[in-house]
Amino acid sequence: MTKRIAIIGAGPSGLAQLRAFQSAARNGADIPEIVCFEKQSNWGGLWNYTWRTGLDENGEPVHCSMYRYLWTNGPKEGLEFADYSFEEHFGKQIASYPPRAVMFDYIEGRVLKAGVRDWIRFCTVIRHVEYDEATTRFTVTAHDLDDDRMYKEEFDHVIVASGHFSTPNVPEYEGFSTFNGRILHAHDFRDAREFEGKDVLILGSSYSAEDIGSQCWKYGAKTITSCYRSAPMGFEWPDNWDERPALVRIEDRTAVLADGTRKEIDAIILCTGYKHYFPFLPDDLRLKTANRLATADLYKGVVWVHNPRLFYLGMQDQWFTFNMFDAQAWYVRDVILGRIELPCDKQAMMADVREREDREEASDDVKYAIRYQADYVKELIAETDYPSFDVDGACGAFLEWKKHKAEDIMAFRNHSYKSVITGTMAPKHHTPWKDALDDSMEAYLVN
Ligand code: FAD
Ligand code: NA7
Repeated sequence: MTKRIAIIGAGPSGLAQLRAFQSAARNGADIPEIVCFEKQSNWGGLWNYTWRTGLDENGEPVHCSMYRYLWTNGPKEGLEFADYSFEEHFGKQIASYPPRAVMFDYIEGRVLKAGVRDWIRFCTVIRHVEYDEATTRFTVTAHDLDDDRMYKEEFDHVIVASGHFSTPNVPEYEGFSTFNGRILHAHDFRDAREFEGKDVLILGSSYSAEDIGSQCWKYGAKTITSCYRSAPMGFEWPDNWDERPALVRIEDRTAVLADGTRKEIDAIILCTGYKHYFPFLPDDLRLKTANRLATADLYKGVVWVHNPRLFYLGMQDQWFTFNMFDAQAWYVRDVILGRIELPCDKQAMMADVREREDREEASDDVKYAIRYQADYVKELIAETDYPSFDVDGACGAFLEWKKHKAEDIMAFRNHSYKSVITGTMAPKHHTPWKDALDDSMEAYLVN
């Protein structure tokens, strides 16, 4: 009987897996039957934008955490597919921080070319996965939302690629329930223009805090006050942006901060991160991990040590994204195809996990973390036929990006970098980021 593989999710990770198998088949390999289940009506994962928040048209939690004017938060030269360059897709080199719509077009271009859309069952949510020791197969319960029909199918392997930036971590602070402004989590943030002329309080000091605050600033918020629990972002902020220690409580419309600052505010945006959440997995198959580079219980960052027939993609905190998902997907494919042999005992796999954790914990320096993930990408690529590329060069783009952010947080997106795939330099974008209010694909690509 032909092996059957279930992939859960058709975001960048799930699509990388489809492309990995398609590429093996094109090179003459006999590949298993692949079924990818996607709860949304289209592919692209978080990059498949919707105006909706809360529940979607089917009553499912909205997956999208992206917002209307999002531009990539790191240079595209750090994430470019090694087998499908931006130049191949757009017919020319483009600037380094593309808006969301441009990125969606690029992600889609590769899988349209690969012709894998038929492997995906859209509008289909995975409700449950169960493993049977006797048959060594998984029973997957799917819900076809179009026909409102539940069914079960058996698979030899399951690959979880359902993302981990969709289920918000929502803390509560004293005074929230009586605050009569708006309180929302970053997951529900969509259009920065809503906060034009408003005094906005941002909680958190990571990517969402930085970028959502910057969006609000760009589209005319009156003031931004951002507050951190552990450490400040520490950039030189514009005059109307104040970065302060943690929120203590809200009194009517006043935020009271740990340093005694009191600030009248209109809205609170909780940029407080996300939870790894897999309601469709039983205890023995479910990943429980913090958002970190060395995920718990995953050999080589992808193989579930407690049952190596199950895989997870993209569960790490991410410096590298698309190219890392590719490296993982090619690796998982080759384990499934029998080209890579896994250690036969769990202890050896756990030792690999521990080694990765120890190495991550050896330093909290950002450059160290970027290089750590670069080394991981290199390690996986070396074991498969994924086109090798200059990972250190991509790392270099990230280090430059860090420097440009430190120089001017509202202008780092005006810089450009060299592609490590084609070797060409990206053009400088025609309009500084802060003035580019129209970020449609048409506007962006006029270079
Ligand atoms: P996702 O993109 O989350 O895709 C998971 C897919 O699984 C979704 O399509 C979802 O519908 C599906 N799914 C989930 N549960 C089920 C189920 N039970 N049944 C069926 N289908 C299911 N990365 C960058 O490289 N650059 C950026 O600028 C950038 N900006 C970001 C901004 C924000 C606000 C966020 C939240 C993330 C950003 N990222 C960025 C990181 C992002 O995680 C990756 O780019 C990428 O989307 C991860 O891909 P994924 O396939 O692992 O997960
Ligand atoms: P992150 O990177 O996980 O950061 C979460 C932030 O939220 C971080 O600064 C946390 O502070 C802070 N946090 C978490 N809980 C609280 C509470 N209870 N109170 C105050 N602050 C809190 O999530 P992001 O959304 O920024 O980024 C996720 C992805 O989205 C990222 O990959 C980007 O590409 C876009 P801490 O430092 O832990 O004290």
